[in-house]
Amino acid sequence: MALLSILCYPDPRLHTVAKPVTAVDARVRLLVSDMLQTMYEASGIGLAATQVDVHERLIVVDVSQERDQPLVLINPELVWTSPGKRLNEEGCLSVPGIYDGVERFDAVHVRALDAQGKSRVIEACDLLAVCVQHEMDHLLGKVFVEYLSPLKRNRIKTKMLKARREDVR
Ligand code: K1U
Ligand code: ZN
Repeated sequence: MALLSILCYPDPRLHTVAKPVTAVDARVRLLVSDMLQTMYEASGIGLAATQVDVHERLIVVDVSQERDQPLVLINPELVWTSPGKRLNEEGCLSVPGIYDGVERFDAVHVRALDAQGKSRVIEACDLLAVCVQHEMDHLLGKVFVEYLSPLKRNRIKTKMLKARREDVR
């Protein structure tokens, strides 16, 4: 297993649209275990392959308190969305230190392959639903700050670029 490095906003690679995974093989299973290790080490509740510069439709999620219920969603597709939406506070490992409200469906059903290549439908609500929608956006090249006003987004961009400059000094 290996720790992967996470792309930081406004890295343009975060806007790449991911392609479907063509086979759930040993390469994909190694990527899954590296992504899980990376997510746990960063204290995240989710991670999309896009964030580790792999542009394939794969996400990992664990919203459990005990950090022992990993979910692997390969080629995830929304098959049902609730009628209602709710504003939730979100964060992102690619935009460290920034939290803001984003409207998401209250609940979603997602069809995906698991790490064994088996097709499953996951019924998600609450934090799991929010996290899955956030991660699926990453696969479309969308970062949560794109839901915020242009003013807020530009302030975040400037802050991130300044932090990066200070980091390399
Ligand atoms: O995609 C990511 O970068 C992971 C992200 C997932 C996420 C968190 C909160 C709402 C939606 C999606 C994170 O894990 S951010 C860090 C975090 O652990 C966290 C932040 C806010 C609430 C709960 C957890
Ligand atoms: Zn994110």
